[in-house]
Amino acid sequence: TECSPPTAAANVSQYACLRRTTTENHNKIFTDVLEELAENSEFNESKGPCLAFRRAASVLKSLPSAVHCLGAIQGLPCLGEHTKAVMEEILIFGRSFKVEEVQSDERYQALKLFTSVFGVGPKTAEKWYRRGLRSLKEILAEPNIQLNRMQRAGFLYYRDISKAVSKAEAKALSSIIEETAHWIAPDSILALTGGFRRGKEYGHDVDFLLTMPEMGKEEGLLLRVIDRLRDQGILLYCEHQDSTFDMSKLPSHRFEAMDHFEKCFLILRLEEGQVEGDGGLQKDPGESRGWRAVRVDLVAPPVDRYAFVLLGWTGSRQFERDLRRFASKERGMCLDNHALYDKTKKLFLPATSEEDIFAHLGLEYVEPWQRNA
Ligand code: DCP
Ligand code: MG
Repeated sequence: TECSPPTAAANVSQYACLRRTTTENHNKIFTDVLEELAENSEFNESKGPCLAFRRAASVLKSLPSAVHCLGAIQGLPCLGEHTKAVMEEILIFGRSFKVEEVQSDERYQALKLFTSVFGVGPKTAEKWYRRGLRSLKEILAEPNIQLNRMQRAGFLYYRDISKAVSKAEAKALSSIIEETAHWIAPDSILALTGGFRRGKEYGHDVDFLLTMPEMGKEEGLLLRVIDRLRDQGILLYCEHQDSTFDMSKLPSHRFEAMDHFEKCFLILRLEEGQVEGDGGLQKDPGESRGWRAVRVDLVAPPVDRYAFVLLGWTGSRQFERDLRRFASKERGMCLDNHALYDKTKKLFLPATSEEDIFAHLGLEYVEPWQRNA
């Protein structure tokens, strides 16, 4: 059949921050496969191929319509030979043999299963695999394995926290935490961030920022919120990290490095009656208890860093990576969750809103719901 390249192809940028990507993905049949290949590369510590597959998936997510032939992707950035070969297989056979090979690989299956447990990263998963372990049951039955506190919580609430969190559940948690924070400090500010701020219907956790309108007043607030959640009987697990934020340090080049603000990783108990709408609580059919466990992240930056943290925690990961890459490669600037630094002028660029940061970078503002790269 006739196939002409989309006229828009020439205008698609290699940077996700110069594209607009909503939650509506017209090329899911390709991006699901490419992301699975990226994950496999990550398990094999092939950083280059991993990034290449993720970038390719991200470009395809930004397209306004489905790709029906290879001609349609001519001129698009970030689509390498491997990606094109995978796409060709899917276009011709309706499936990818390459990804099926990966999916049937014993090591891939085990690492994917192990890393699905809260608190288990690729290193631990690899260690368990090398010991010959293949299932979660085998790990729990192995007497020589010492699980840390986070991993024990991960196994304890595995069924609940591997189930997606709905928007209605995120809203319910938002009300609960907001009420708790306001009970302690009436002028505290709570903001929903992460995937739900980008308009996603489901997420793996719920991410919030918590701060105070006056500098320094945020100190101690997070710990008091945690105590109050515990008193209410809804705190199932809490890992609290103190702030290691140092104003004088330059922004970090390493994307994967965690930011330095005070934060906590929680598992909260959400009651059925607290969730509005027909969906109600996301749980197994036949599950009789009227509550579920949900993963929640709370970050508590000082208010003068608020815009940077909001931008950093809204994501997507690919959008964040490209914002930083753009800042560095195209502007000679350094951006992270704490600050924006102009390396030529040797100057920190202050910001009170996300719009300020885009403006400093000479970028058109991209709305949160357009950052699903
Ligand atoms: N983030 C960060 N540093 C970290 C962890 C996350 O800067 N150590 C940022 C990038 C993410 C955002 O926070 O896009 C939220 O992280 P999540 O892993 O919760 O990702 P999402 O909310 O986008 O997706 P999900 O629906 O899986 O929760
Ligand atoms: Mg999230």
